Amino acid sequence: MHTFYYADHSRHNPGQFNQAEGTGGRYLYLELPERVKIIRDAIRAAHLGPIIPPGDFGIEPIGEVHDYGMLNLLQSGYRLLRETPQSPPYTPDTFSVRTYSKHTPRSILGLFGYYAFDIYAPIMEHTWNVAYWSVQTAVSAAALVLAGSDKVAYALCRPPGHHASVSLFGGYCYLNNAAIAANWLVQQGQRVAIVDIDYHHGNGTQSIFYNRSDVLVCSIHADPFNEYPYYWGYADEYGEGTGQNYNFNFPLPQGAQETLYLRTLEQALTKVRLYVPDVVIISLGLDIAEGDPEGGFRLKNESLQMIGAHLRQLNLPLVVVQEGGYRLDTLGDSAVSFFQGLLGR
Ligand code: SP5
Ligand code: ZN
Repeated sequence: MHTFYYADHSRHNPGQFNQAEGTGGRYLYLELPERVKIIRDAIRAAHLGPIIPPGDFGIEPIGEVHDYGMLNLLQSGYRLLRETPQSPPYTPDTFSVRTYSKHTPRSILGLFGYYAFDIYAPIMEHTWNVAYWSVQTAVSAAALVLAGSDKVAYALCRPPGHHASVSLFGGYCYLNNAAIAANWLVQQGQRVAIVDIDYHHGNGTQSIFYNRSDVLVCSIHADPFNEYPYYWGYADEYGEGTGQNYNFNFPLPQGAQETLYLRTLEQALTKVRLYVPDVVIISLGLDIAEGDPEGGFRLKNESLQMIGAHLRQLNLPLVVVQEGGYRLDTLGDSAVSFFQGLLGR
């Protein structure tokens, strides 16, 4: 397996405000730089293959997926927010409810609340740059698999991406790394399926491909009826128009364990096999591991290894894109367990 890793991701760190005065103790940001450093070190220690920096595929693959107004906000937002009376970490205070108002204002705070759907994606000085390189990490992994250089490539992305849709971002995500890689692969003539196994529903990925049949999207996640992102990820969301029956959600109850999880994973993989993709992108959220502070499933290391082994059975080229996973003391072991299963070790 080849792992792609952009070393300078720590320049984006909203968690630096976790202990700050004036946040009323309400501000807790668990998407920390240590997450992917721990995973990288564990991948290295387990000798799972080379770890290399991403190449630069430019802005085009990003512009093919995301709205220009949103990209502009992410690029210039920090500079403009610094000129307001707001104090960092910069988050919106009012959110556009787009079914209620369709207007796009010019005020920087107005734009922020237009393009963000929650407070969990603050704009920092280096957010744009680090999110850009997170995308390049995913596209680099896709390109390596497309070239046939390896059967499995791992994009150790940070920040994650699966909550970001065409013109909305949130949930620690700014640009949808997995969706951009999938769309890029489609443009190279590939038939792509995405299997999202993050604890949270990949609402951004679902939304981007909701009207499309050229990317199959399957997501297994905590039931949004009582878990973030609340408004998407229900089992009756099958896609629309050309995309109808190319989106499948598998919500699970809190506390779900290995038996139920693997049975559900097989249902998702049945959809994938019927689709007959050339490449499968796995949105890997290690927040499915037991004890994750953002999670609620009870999956042990052996379960993660089994999940990897089931995905291996697809016998297809795999691009693994890192999403969530926040329990720092076990993150390395979780990742290695998953990849030992995926790589048949
Ligand atoms: C990529 C990903 O996993 N995003 C998850 C975003 C979920 N954010 C919800 C934040 C809720 C507040 N977190 C505090 C943890 C208390 N247990
Ligand atoms: Zn998650």
